[in-house]
Amino acid sequence: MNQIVTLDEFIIQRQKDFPFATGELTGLLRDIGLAAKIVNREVNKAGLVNIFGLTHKDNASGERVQKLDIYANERLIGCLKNSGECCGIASEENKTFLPIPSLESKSAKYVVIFDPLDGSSNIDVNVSLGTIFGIYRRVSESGQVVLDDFLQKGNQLVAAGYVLYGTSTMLVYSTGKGVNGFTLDPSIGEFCLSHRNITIPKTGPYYSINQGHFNKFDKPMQKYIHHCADQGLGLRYVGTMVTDVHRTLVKGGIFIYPNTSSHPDGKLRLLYECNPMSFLVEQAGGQAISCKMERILDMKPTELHQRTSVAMGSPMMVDEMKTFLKKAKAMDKIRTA
Ligand code: AHM
Ligand code: MG
Repeated sequence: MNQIVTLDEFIIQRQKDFPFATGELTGLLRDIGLAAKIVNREVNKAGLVNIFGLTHKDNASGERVQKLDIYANERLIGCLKNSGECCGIASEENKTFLPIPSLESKSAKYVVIFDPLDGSSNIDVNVSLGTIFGIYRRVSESGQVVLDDFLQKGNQLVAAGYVLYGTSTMLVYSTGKGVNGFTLDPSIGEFCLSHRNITIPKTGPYYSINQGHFNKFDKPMQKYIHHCADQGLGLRYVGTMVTDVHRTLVKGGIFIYPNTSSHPDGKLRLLYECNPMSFLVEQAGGQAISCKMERILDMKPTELHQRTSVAMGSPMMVDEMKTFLKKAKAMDKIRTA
């Protein structure tokens, strides 16, 4: 039998990669792993208990919030508050950031940003959901955290990851030295290393986009979508970013959420969704850009709930999309001149 490596064992082993590590990041990652197990338990039994349904409250971006979102948000906040390693939290479900007063004399140096339950429109229909997180070192010296601690570029991420509540539950994370995936073994209640050093294929068989919004895309994007179909690529779209990006990481392909006429800046959030997922995709050898062709991780956030268009995935496919869109935009300019 192969030696089982649990998430906790792996995180502790990997601490050696950072010679001056104090164990705080290790503790924080373990706490997120624990929160993931608690959320997973609830996600799994959601059909059995009366937890489904809308709360009839809106989240900070004005969208309908569902009960399980709130549960996941509260559990994550609870675990991070107790950890003692985290001095501030920003969640997609909260309008502003939450400072965490330091425990006893300890002064924590990390802030955590997360989307507690990604794909919430899929809750009621038993389709996979996710949790996305990113960890930054605070930039303010001491005392209570400030907005600038959260408005950092993605290229400053110390670690990022996601939990995928799918046919099995997986936690995938990176501390900037490759990407590793762990599958929850429910019989022992542990995440076990199942996907060592995930590397995205250079190209892949799928494009992933909500094609129902086709009429709201700009012309060059519409042409690119036709081009994907002409190439014989398969269309795969779950509507949970974590799931769509996870498939893209493992099988190769391209995931796109472009700007649309109803969401001119894109729909997905830079801090809570795009930065952590872009960090992982790049760590796995892929690329992540906006539809304005900027590298996502180099974008300077100006507000917590900022949105962006995004395209990420296999490096050759993102490169090809860039070339295609540049040409299509140039042709459009000539035609309208
Ligand atoms: P959420 O965090 O409120 O669930 O919204 C984000 C989700 C992503 O997971 C997914 O890629 C996208 O929204 C789906 O949007 P659409 O229904 O417009 O395709
Ligand atoms: Mg989300």
